[in-house]
Amino acid sequence: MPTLLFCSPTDSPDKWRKSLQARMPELEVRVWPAVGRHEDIEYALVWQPPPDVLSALPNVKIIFSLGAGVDHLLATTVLPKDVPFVRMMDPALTEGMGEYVLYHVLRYHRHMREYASQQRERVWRELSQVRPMDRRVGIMGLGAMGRDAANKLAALGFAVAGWSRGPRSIAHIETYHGRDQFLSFLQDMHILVCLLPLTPETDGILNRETFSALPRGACLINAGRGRHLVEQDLLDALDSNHLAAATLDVFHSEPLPTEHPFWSHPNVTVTPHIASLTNPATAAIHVIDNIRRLEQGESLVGIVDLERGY
Ligand code: NDP
Ligand code: OXD
Repeated sequence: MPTLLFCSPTDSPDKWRKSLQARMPELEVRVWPAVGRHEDIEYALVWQPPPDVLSALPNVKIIFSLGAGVDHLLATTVLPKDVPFVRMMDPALTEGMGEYVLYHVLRYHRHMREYASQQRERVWRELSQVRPMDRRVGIMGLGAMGRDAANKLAALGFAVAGWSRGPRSIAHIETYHGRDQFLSFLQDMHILVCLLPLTPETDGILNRETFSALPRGACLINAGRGRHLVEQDLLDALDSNHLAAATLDVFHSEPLPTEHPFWSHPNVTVTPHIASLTNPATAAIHVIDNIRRLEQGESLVGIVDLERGY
């Protein structure tokens, strides 16, 4: 009987067991720390596992990340090089991120933040209405999440540019790649959205230099990882009115500590790492599909390149 070990401090093992077994009834699902005989485990499905969980599984054939991001594992664990490490790829996860980005871009674009503040003061005042074609939105990261968000924004008529590691060509999106083109990408950007994976190259990329390259009044949306952002640099950019506002979904320390200045900053919107949540009902399809692919000797979908870090 194929056996999978589930290990996550935040996800529901019961929901996952139900969704996995709905697609593969013969799959036995064990929940860490009740591993049983370690030799039995062929698959591991994990989010932020303790560092020694995976190295204790001698027969594991695929390690699955419960999230699209894999920094939670790469930062703490040495993964066996010969075992494929597969990240979460689920159209529903991508869809959720697209909604989050659209919502916050539209909110900034149509001045909804300012209107909410005017309502609190009972102020009746029109603000200028800019056409989407005159609003430049820049997406950092053109992977599953970034490409989808970029396409959705372009479909609404926004002037969208994207930045990736290697060259990408996407209809209706102006594309830039690599460090050499980063500053040109940032120039004239009204709304900057970070959907990068966290790697040594992208750690701290949302910093003073990046903010200075943006025009005065630009807004930031970070749904990548907390460590992309140098927090004090953002506070300085907001407090000097160089940046107008920021929406942050991810943080260095999660949950965001109650005393953190972001909670009460008038120009910061905080959401609790919910830009897009992995839903077992749809995400289980990706896991079971990959198990079947392995059984049938086919190539897996979503393998992480350990050298690249995403
Ligand atoms: P992908 O791996 O599909 O895409 C990553 C993109 O980032 C690629 O376009 C890649 O470039 C680009 N990139 C990587 N490194 C660099 C670099 N050094 N310079 C420029 N571009 C770079 O990832 P996803 O789109 O699926 O997910 C992205 C991230 O979103 C996840 O890693 C996770 O951190 C975050 N996330 C957050 C969620 C939330 O709820 N807040 C939910 C889901 C994901 P190239 O195309 O050239 O490879
Ligand atoms: C993910 C996340 O990486 O939820 O999927 O952050």
